[in-house]
Amino acid sequence: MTASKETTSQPNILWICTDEQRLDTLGCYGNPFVLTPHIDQLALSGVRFNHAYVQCPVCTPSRSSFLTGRYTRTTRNRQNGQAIDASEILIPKIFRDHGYYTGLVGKLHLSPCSPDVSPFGEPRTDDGYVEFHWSNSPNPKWPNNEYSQWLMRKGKQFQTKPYNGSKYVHQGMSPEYHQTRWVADTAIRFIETTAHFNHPWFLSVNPTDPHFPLDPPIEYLERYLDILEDIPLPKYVSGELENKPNVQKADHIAATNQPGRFSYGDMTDFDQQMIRAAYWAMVDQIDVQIGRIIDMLHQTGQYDNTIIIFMSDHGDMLGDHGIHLKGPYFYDPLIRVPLIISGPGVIANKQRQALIELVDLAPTLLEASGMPFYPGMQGKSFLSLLTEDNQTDHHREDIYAESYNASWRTWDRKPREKIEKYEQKEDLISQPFTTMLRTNHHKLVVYHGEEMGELYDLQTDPNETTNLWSDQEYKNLKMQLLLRMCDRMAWTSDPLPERISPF
Ligand SMILES: [Ca+2]
Repeated sequence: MTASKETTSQPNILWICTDEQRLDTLGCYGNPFVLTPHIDQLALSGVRFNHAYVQCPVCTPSRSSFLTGRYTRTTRNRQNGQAIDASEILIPKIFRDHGYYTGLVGKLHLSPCSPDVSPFGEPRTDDGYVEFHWSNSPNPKWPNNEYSQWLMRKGKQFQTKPYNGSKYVHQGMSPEYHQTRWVADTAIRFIETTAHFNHPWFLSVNPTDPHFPLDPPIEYLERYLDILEDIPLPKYVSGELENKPNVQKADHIAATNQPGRFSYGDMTDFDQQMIRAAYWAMVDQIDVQIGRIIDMLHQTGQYDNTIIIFMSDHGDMLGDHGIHLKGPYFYDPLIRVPLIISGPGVIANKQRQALIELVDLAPTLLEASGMPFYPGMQGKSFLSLLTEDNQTDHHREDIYAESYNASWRTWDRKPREKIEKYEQKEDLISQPFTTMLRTNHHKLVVYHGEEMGELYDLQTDPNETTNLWSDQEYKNLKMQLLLRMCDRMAWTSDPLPERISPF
């Protein structure tokens, strides 16, 4: 196929954002088990960031933040289940308003998606997406779930069944009918079509995988069954939670306030290894489908003029620290995500150690596409790290993140007192407001209003096992980090509305 894009000088943007994918799930980031050749190839063709961090380890706050270039508190989308305010300007809207043809495939999740309050899918603001191929998850309850519609046209119904021998892993739809396949097919159609028009384009490709529930096709899971015993167990040191905030002890007993759910002490090594196997199998499948999408860029002659971003909206605990799901906490497996960028003018095969906040991505894309800076954005562009080989590998002094009552546990319709395990441990059920500051050397997490917090020395304790919060020797350091955090809290106040005169 030949394209007719001679008149286009602005780059296309292909922004792939998976859901809940940890950094250590890709070959290029050192995972020796997974099969991710296409994403690894993106890293060889572009810049791979080893220290990119989310602003909140939960879908809606994180996505609202990186799609606006604003911190979660500024967007006011601090929790899942909140609707993004219509005044928030999303980056696809800026692109559309500057002549880009825009599209979304898969998940957005900036507003409530639960079918009981959003029976016709996620309510939209003027988000800027011209094409909107929405499928928050495979849940068939929304009539406008395009994945469900696609299945229906093929005479199929979404179904999974527990995988033999594991309570935590399901056998998902076959590769031909999986949501990841639908995401890729839809993205491929978009790319194929847009090749015939002269507008530059911006496409968000947001598969739901590898988010829980773990339901890869059996074909992708099977590869791991023979090597199951080689899969490493979670990084958990028995007793490490004794000196950590109570909410983590509660999640160790039962994740997200739901008795029996991922009760760590009841799980076997087999369970833990099956969970990782299924999670990686979902990533392997994503990689195959990304390969198909990139093929279409090549086939249509658009590859050389397309900036490709691969990232995720947050990670997952996967049993590290004796906890499953995502807290939300600020352990690195939750907040440090893969970020790979390739495209015209981007250096090939480069690794960066610079601290990057995902809030920095939106202004970077604006600058890369020659568009004016939007004054509501709080991130700062790191374009020079992408385009200038000799640029000093530094961007920020520290990473700032927030989780203000963002936990699933605070959305518990059941009366708390009915949950027997927590009856005697009332203090375990906190609704944490937590703020994090991470430097290259230390991480501080404040649990506002509580005596216990977290402090880690990441150089001597990269796995964040030993909490130094109450250690007298670290008192001065803790005070210094607290002051830096206060600075960041002040500096992350909303820059809008703009001040346009002295009085
Ligand atoms: Ca998510």
